[in-house]
This record gives sequence, C-alpha cells and structure tokens, in this order.
Amino acid sequence: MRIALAEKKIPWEPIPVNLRAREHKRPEFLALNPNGTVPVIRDDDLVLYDSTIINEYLEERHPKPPLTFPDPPRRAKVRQWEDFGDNNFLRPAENIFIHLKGWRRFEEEQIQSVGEKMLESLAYVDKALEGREYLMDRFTYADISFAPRVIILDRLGISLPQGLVNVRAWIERLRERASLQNLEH
Ligand SMILES: N[C@@H](CCC(=O)N[C@@H](CS)C(=O)NCC(=O)O)C(=O)O
Repeated sequence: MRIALAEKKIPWEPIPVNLRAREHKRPEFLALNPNGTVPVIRDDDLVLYDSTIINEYLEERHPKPPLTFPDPPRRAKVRQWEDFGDNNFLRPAENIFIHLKGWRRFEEEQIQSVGEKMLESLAYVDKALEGREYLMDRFTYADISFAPRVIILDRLGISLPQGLVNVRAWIERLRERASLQNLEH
C-alpha cells in the first residue's frame, strides 16, 4: 500500500500503531478494522483495511500512473499474482520478520520451513520472469506483492540460490525504484 501511494504520489500522513504494545487489538483500533491488522487507511470519511482492497481503491481513485492494466485478462493475472504473493511469500516473510523482531517467537524448524516455502515461491517467480523485467512486463501490484520483503531477503536470513538469476536481476530493479526507498523495515 505504501508503495502504491508513493508510485502514485498521493500525499498521506502516517498514524503510528504500536504492534508490540498490541495497540492493533484495542477497541479503538478494532472499531476501524475488526481483523486487528495493519494497514488501515482513512480517506475523508472512508476507512478501509486489507492492503489488497486498499490498493484497488487507490487504483480506482488515482488511476495514474496505472499499477494494473485496463483489460480484464491482464487485470485478472495481476490479481492472481497478488494473491500468490500474499499467501506464499509475504505472509511467510512476515512471520520471519516478527520472529526476528522478537514480537512473537516461532520454533527454529518452523522458521526454516517458512524460509523453504518462500524459496519455492521464488523459484516459480524466476520462471515467470524469464525474458521480462517485471512479472507482468511493467511494474504492477503483481511485483508489489513481493517487493517489500524480497528486497530484504538477506536480513530475513534467507540466501537466494545462485541459479535464480531472473529473481536476482528483478530485485536489483525493484531496489532502484523511488517508491521502494525508505520503507520501514
Ligand atoms: N491480508 C492483510 C494482512 C494484514 C496483516 O496480516 N498485517 C500484519 C502486519 S503486515 C498485522 O497486522 N499483524 C498483526 C496481527 O495479526 O496481530 C492485508 O494485506 O492487509
């Protein structure tokens, strides 16, 4: 969501939520998002949660520059990648992230199997990137669903196999984008 805001140059103000202090499970926050997760946005009177839903709203409200396509087949493929990235890469990466931050501890074997799952997903991504700069040829939500964590793989304790050359080049390309600078990690 922060990447989409930056790509579209939409001004926004952060409202800090201390996850460690479990502020996201307090009644004031649950009134905004019954799931008790971040991110949540407020746009005038509208409050929205879930980054996929938020990104769809941002796209409709601020169509330029586009982060998806105008035609239904490619829009559907972008959504498919978002779903794949969220389930098979970002969520596992989040578990490692919160483990390393000490917010919640997982067993070492769990962390290892999560890391293996992420690498399996990246092997699939590597094939899809063959001959392409981005998953859907230009930068879209498909890439955004991996970007914030794939650029810090090393900090998550995951070493990218040498063979995944397309993913390696994609990571370098992602790192150069202004929208991916200064994300909170
Ligand atoms: N599908 C949701 C997932 C949100 C989510 O799991 N957020 C994490 C942080 S990235 C969170 O709030 N975790 C705290 C918790 O679940 O207690 C989205 O994309 O917004």
